[in-house]
Amino acid sequence: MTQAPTMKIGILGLENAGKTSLIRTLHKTYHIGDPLSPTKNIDRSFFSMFGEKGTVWDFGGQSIYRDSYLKHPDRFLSGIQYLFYVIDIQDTDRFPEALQYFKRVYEFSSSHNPNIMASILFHKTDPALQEDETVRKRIDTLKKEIHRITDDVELAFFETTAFDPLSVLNAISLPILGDQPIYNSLSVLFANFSLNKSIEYMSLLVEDLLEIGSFRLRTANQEFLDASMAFYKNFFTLEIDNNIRSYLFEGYRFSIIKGEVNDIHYTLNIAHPILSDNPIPTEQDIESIIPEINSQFEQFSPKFF
Ligand SMILES: Nc1nc2c(ncn2[C@@H]2O[C@H](COP(=O)(O)OP(=O)(O)O)[C@@H](O)[C@H]2O)c(=O)[nH]1
Ligand SMILES: [Mg+2]
Repeated sequence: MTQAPTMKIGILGLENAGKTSLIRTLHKTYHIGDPLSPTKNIDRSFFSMFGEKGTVWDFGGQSIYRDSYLKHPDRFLSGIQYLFYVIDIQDTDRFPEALQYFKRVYEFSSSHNPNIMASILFHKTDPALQEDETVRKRIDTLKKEIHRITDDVELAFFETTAFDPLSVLNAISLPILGDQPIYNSLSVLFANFSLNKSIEYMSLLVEDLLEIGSFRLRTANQEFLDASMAFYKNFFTLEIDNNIRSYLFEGYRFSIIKGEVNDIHYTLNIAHPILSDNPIPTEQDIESIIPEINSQFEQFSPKFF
């Protein structure tokens, strides 16, 4: 019997880079300050999407494990379609080691799968560091060194932080789903819909896991970060029996709509500040977008394989 294809996502990097926190953020089970012990060997988590199965491999980063992955790459690293390499941008002393490990991992996995989609996450780019000049320079230098390692192959770079869970959601989702034609088309729809309304954030989650279209106002401020953090933490406990529900978090109203089309479950999230000069969308406004979303799923029917 042949095995059904499984989408393999590999999260790699040195220990303490934040890999497990990233994955837990994605699963909405991570709270800042949670004590995490170093991952022993590999932790796998499973999901399904568009009728396909996927596995997230969290590769423990301690040197004993790194050595064993590199010694037996066929066993561990083969078949990775989406590689996320996590670098702690606060741990400058370990940049050389982080780059060296990336080089080994990338060389094996890209020669094994030339179509691999590799992304670099500059993690722990916490809000206070985002505009810091020394941090900007640090990231630029890392990018140059990474380009040298990959021979200028196209890579995606993201700055992520557990203090902004939406940055994590976006960084993991874009490489995996960003190539689906529906991603761009939904994002354009959301940007237009948000225009002239006080909407600062719209995102469509599939299977409560990845984003398949999103719009976020560039000038999101601390209030928005606080609100989105509170929203994210509560995501799984929010009860939605009707198809639409609204919740107040730290000065923002999040509206959540659940939908289903062609066996794909989705959740639309919309955030807007409660105090605003612009008109706030009514429930009817929000519901008017649902048929458009459904018709885009009909038109583009996203698939992994
Ligand atoms: N400042 C900061 N700390 C983080 C962030 N993400 C994770 N951490 C902390 O970094 C440490 C290592 O995280 P962990 O996920 O266990 O790293 P792993 O070894 O790569 O799996 C933990 O103490 C986390 O709380 C972040 O975005 N910013
Ligand atoms: Mg870990």
